[in-house]
Amino acid sequence: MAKPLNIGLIGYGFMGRTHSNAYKRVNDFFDLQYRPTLKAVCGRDAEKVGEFASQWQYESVETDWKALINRDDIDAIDICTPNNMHAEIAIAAAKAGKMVLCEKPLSMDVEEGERMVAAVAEAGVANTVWYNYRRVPAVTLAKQLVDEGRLGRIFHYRAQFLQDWTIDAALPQGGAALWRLDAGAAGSGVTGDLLAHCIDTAIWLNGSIQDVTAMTETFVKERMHNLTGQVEKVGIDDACAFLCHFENGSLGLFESTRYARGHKALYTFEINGEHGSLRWDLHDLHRLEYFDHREESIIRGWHDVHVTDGDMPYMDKWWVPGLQIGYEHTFVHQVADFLEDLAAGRPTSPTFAEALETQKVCQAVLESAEKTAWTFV
Ligand code: SOE
Repeated sequence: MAKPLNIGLIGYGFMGRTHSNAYKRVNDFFDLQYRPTLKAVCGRDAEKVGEFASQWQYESVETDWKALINRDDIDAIDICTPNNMHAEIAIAAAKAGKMVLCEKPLSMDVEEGERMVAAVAEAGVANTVWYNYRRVPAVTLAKQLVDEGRLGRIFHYRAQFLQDWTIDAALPQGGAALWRLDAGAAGSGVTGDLLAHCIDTAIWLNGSIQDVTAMTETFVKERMHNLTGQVEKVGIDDACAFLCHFENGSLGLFESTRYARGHKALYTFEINGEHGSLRWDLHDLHRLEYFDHREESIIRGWHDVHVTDGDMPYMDKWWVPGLQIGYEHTFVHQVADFLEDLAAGRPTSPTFAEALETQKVCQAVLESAEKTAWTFV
């Protein structure tokens, strides 16, 4: 009989739904020693948070996050708020002895992130950051192939995250669904929102990044602000591209934008090594492309690996070979790993400390773009 782990969720937007779904599904598919219980959800709007609670079957509602973290019946706080609330909530939750699961990016900047890392270390509480794409089975398989040395020495790492949802200059900034456009709430634009995913995966697959040179652009300079009703300067980066050196000597090339018409969430990466290459694409997330130069020349070519077999990462928990899974399962996998690690007394990657490394790269990227100079991480 699995032991209950009482969850207190703060924030109930898009990420609140992905996480709630994961908590509800995880024990149906994974054999675990803990079972998340949807104990309470917290949001400032009592009516809206009440509707969310009844839709997702949370047992109770809070409108003040401080009341939630002080409740004795909550074991873990899950932070799904805009980024400018992450640090204050995470630090208070750790001090109250709660485990903390925080939506990406870790923080607004490195200074905040360092305080968050110190708080969870001092409290000795379990912590993790939801960089969910690591747990797409095809991406986890890429990690396995790289770690097995199949690509040999790595020369190039290339990643893109392309969207097109902010091209309309009439789109306002700020408020519920549009806080990602408001620098005060988000910290940055595509760098913290989209490139952070690419950087997290890159560090995981290819090791640390040493230095960067970047450029950013804000195509729409002013937008109506939903909270003030005024037209205000836009402080976020709409697009960002950077080059970098990895510690292993390979070269990195990263690009992200919300102005690539036709692309909704095109996250792709490619790694080129001495013996082979790997390529992955979020729009076709259950496939991993693999090229091995050591194959006999007459059959050498790109393999399109359909990552659905039971011996591939996480896939023994789902259906039968050939039947694929999707986006929401990456969050289920993260909860499953968190609960397994908790039972084993292990940290769950990325921990706050690991996610701080991504934060440092994001900060170096933004600084480099500002100074138009190579910047050390
Ligand atoms: C932005 O549109 C966004 O929702 C990000 O915030 C998520 O982290 C990303 O996975 C999809 O795009």
